[in-house]
Amino acid sequence: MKSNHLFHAFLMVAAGCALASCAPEKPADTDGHTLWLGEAAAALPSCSQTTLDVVNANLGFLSEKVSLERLASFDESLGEEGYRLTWDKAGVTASANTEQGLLYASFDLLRRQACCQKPVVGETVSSVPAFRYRLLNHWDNPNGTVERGFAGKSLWKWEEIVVDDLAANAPIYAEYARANASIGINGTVLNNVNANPCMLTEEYLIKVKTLADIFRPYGLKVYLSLNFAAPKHLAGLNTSDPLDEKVVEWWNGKVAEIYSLIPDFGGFLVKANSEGQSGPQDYGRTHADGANMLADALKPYGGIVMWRAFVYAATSPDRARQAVEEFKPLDGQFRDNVIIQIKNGPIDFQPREPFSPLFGQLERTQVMAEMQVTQEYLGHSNHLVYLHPMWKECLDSDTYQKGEGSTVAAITEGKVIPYRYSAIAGVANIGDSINWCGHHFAQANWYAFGRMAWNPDLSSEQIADEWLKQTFATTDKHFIQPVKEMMLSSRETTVHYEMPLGLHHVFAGAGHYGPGPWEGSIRPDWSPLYYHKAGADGVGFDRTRNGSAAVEQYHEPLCSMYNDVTTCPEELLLWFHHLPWDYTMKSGRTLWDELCLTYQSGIDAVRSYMEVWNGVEPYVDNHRFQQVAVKLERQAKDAIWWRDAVMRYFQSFSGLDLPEGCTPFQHDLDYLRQFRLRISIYETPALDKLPEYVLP
Ligand code: BDP
Repeated sequence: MKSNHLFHAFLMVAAGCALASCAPEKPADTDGHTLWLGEAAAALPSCSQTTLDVVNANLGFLSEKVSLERLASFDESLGEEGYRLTWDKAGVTASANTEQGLLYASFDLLRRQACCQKPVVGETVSSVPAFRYRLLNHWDNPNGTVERGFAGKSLWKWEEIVVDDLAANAPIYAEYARANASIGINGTVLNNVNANPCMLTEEYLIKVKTLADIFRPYGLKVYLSLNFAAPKHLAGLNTSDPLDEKVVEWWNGKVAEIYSLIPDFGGFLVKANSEGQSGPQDYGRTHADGANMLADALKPYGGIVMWRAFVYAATSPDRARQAVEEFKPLDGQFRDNVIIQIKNGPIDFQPREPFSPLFGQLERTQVMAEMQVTQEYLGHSNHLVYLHPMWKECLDSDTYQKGEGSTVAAITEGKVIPYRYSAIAGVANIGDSINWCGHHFAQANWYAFGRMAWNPDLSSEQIADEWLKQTFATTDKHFIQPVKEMMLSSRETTVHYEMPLGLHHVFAGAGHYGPGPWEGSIRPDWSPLYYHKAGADGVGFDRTRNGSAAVEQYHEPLCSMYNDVTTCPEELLLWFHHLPWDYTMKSGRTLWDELCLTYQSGIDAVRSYMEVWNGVEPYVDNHRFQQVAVKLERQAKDAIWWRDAVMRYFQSFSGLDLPEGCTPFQHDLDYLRQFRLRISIYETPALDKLPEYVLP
């Protein structure tokens, strides 16, 4: 069975490596479950295995001869997880300090083989991860729902996990760990940041231990989100005050219990005093008091606390300012095993935000970035959007914290202020869907997040290129080139048809799918009206020195650049400025016309993706071809829907018509306002429940 697989894999690679000039043979149907690992995904050894077993299983899929070398004396330049590959006439030698380093080396070799990268005899390549902690954050609930999850239910079947019997647990958990290892992810937070306290009960902890045991050979550690009020919920204490002795004692005991089960447990992720979650402020304490109490409990075991900066109060005139306002005064007060986890932008995972100014504002506190892999605001798993360019835009942003070059990447890697720990997190897009992510192309975002966490310098193009070659088992440029171009432009396209020129949060509430620019909310800062501020006088949020002054949270030269309407990048214009409808843009057009035409360019681009996809049909198996085609059509319709809703609504203030070059509105405002998607935060809408549109 295994040798059969091997032979097949070899043939596929050999076939893929030959540049096809004539029409390819139609690939056999696949459900996409093997991800980018293709046939090599079959290399799942039995459950009670070691890291070296995993490595050896990988080597079985390589056509070149590989020698493994575990270095006798520790090579500082490679660290705990890095590796070196050296090619000579006899084959390749993989060297590392640890088995985990060899594990990553073996996946590197698999990737090179699938991408047909020809080794050069005499060449040496070293690879070391940029971030020490490279984590997925699952927003999974114990009842199987996944907050903002669009790929079915939770992968964790808590009620089915057989305690301690690794073999009895479905191979899916090993497959999951293996996929993560293949892209360098070394940690996973299993449960939702809106944490159910039950996750810390013995009943769940022994199941968490079972998962940790399955994941261990793949170098994947488990972490948990906690509910700050757990002492009250679970121990019946009358307080969860972090300075209360009994509370401290309870957490110390809980942490000891966890480590007795899981000696390499990673630590806690905490959402406190945010969106109704309990936290230290409930007791008049600070974020530092809360984080340090947990950090002290974890310290003897080497665990860390990732304390989220996603905090905001309903009463603030500008939500974008709040993280800095709350955390800057606490700078220097956190223990050295606390890392402040900051979302890429100051609001909430919008298709485009400026980077969060908090990255550049803490000088004596470790910070890490939280990216969203799941497409909460980017069309869920119905839309094809390759997110790496969005994350890279954030990581490459210069904060000017210590002068030029203080990029978000450099800061979080610990290159600007030397930190003890460096970390990055991605909110997972994984569920129990057969293809894991709901959309075949959403797999690319899981892949890209891991590759970026290992090496933030990799280009979007390189990552897309290698993902495509592995996932579709071809290197044929007639497929790779057009599909890669589609992927690379897809994020900007989404910005254009959802929220161009700095608009943000114009979505319908709850589901965050589809437009709702007219919607109010129980909280002003959950309503689109709060963000776009459209009226007869124009549109946009004034965050200049004359407005909310959020620009002042950015170091110079950014502060002045954003503040001045003539130097503010147009892609962020309405994020920082409120402007009249007839404001003259750099193109010479009015703001109104520019908005309409930018929306239109998004509509046109998705329409062209349908053509691109049709053009590569011969290279893609029928199953995946059809599934992607159906979703692309919906995406093209959604693009018109978004434009119709936002611009129709804005039209009620501007009184202006669509300029030449725009396809006409298909629905009027009444129809659009009446259309309501009644989906919860755990769902994605079915394609046939969305408004009717005719494609131009
Ligand atoms: C928002 C989501 C919400 C999350 C929250 C968070 O809408 O479901 O709980 O962020 O990050 O993006 O805590």
